[in-house]
Amino acid sequence: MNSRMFTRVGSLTLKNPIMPASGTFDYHAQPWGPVDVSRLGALVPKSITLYPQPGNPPSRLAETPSGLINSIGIPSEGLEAFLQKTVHQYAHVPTALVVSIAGYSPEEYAILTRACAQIPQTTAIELNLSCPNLKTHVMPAQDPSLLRDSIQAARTVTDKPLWAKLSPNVTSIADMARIAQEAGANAVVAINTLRAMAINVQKQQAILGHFTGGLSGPAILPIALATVWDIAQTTAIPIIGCGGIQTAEDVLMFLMAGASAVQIGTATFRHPSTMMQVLDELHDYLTEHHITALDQIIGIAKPT
Ligand code: RRO
Repeated sequence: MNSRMFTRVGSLTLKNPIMPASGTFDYHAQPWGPVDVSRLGALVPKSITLYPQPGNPPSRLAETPSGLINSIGIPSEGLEAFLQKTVHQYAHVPTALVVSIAGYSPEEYAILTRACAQIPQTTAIELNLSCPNLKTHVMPAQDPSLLRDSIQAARTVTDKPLWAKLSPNVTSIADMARIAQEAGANAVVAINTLRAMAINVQKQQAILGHFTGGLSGPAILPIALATVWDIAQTTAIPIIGCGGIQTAEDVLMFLMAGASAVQIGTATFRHPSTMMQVLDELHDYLTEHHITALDQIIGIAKPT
């Protein structure tokens, strides 16, 4: 355990700032593959919904030159099956467990939050308010009153930390972060994917079965970074940065813009060991620069 890697997200202390983005990394109780979960700052599984749903029709992925468009649509076994079966695999999860939930109404956020907060291993709950791939007209993260109502509904049923995952597809994400904070969120996750589309011109068809999806990967890093910066300039809410991170240098940019932790997603699909490599590189950077605590660099970026 290395204390210079500790980070605080509100009242929560994580052993380091590196965790997977929801939906990009699955956990197996048996050690498997190139990721040692005990080294992660937290684990964030795929969002679950209240009722079972199949997800979106294929194709669900479209590659672009510098990013990936997904339209998965949250295939979910539903809350009941999650509590009956799946949750047991997290019984001995060796790091902080952040359960991600997605509701279709404030009431659903309340039901999901109440149930998931009662799971003893749950350290925090990520409210996914910004999935771009559902058949709803508007996502909570795009509608100030729905955002407020959804977070308040969750807030009334638990004292555990609530992280609100925001969308970049808004006029002012800083305004949305302020609303999230006022509604009782303990942190915001910035950002979910950007609405996007790809077309196969030979087939003269949209590639994705759902037509549009969400863009992630290196293409969105500068956009995500600017959202973190905007939020950090205007609110005091802790920020978990997310968007296109591939290296420790990318992580450092997010920390310096004001994030307390980060999530890594698309890069894991290309190189499954990315999170491990980033941890090693981040540690080396901190040592080389005689940084003994992340607080010394969080939010440090100033105009030159
Ligand atoms: O499942 C998805 O299609 C999905 C989700 Br829940 C999300 O939050 N963000 C995204 O890009 N895809």
